[in-house]
Amino acid sequence: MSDKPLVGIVMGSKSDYEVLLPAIEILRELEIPCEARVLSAHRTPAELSEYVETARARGLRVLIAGAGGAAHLAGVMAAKTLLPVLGVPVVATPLNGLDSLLSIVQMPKGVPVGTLAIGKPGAANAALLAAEILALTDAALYERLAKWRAARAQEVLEQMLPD
Ligand code: RP5
Repeated sequence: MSDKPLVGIVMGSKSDYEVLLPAIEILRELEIPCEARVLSAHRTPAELSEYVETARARGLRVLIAGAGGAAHLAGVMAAKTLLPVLGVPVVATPLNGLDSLLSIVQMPKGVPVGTLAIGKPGAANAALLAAEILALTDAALYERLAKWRAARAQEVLEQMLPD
């Protein structure tokens, strides 16, 4: 298996890292090569453009964007590529992530961003959705994903309640 990254995770600040970590962990668990970068739509717009515009040619197939506040990162990335962009709203302001959620989910018609839940569950699901997209053309990954899902079901079935 090539270790060339298939999924690119971009976060607007290092302060987003903890929230995006579940995405990185799940991609690693599913043996999907990924890379993670800090790039900001408003603080490093040129570098962000360069990253997204070269993403497909470098072998990336899905992009995950995590940002807080007025989270335009995902939308700006989606504007620059036809790769699927999955947005993860991060809690970074007194609005508790609702600002980020609405910024990411309310893309005007024509430039889609697949928006996940606020915070770590959204980051985890972004990785799983990326895996599902990649599994469309990767039978071995499909099997790993199916096992991962079955293991989660087994965890629930083994949960015991106090007497
Ligand atoms: C956004 O602003 C980042 O994605 C982060 O969630 C938030 C705060 O960034 P820092 O001030 O911590 O760098 O651009």
